[in-house]
Amino acid sequence: MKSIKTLLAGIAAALVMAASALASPQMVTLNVSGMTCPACPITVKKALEKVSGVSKVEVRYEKKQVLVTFDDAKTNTDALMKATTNAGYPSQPEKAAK
Ligand SMILES: [Cu+2]
Repeated sequence: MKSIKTLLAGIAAALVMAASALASPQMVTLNVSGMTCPACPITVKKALEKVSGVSKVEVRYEKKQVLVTFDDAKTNTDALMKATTNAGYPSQPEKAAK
């Protein structure tokens, strides 16, 4: 059945394209326990935004968390943790639920 083969090949190609599109922007949640007043997130946000490759920083002050979107070709979680630590706010990646 040629038509089914063509359809499957099309689906496979679409999946490969979707996977490669997802490969670049990564998102990590960092726990920043030192954010104890509403001014802290500003410092943390600025420190993260300075890191090359970071495209979005969303602070959840009430949860003491920062959601960072970054390009994994340019930076990584370790570099993000270092950036907050250098600004005075040590952070750890949120543990993935297992
Ligand atoms: Cu503060």
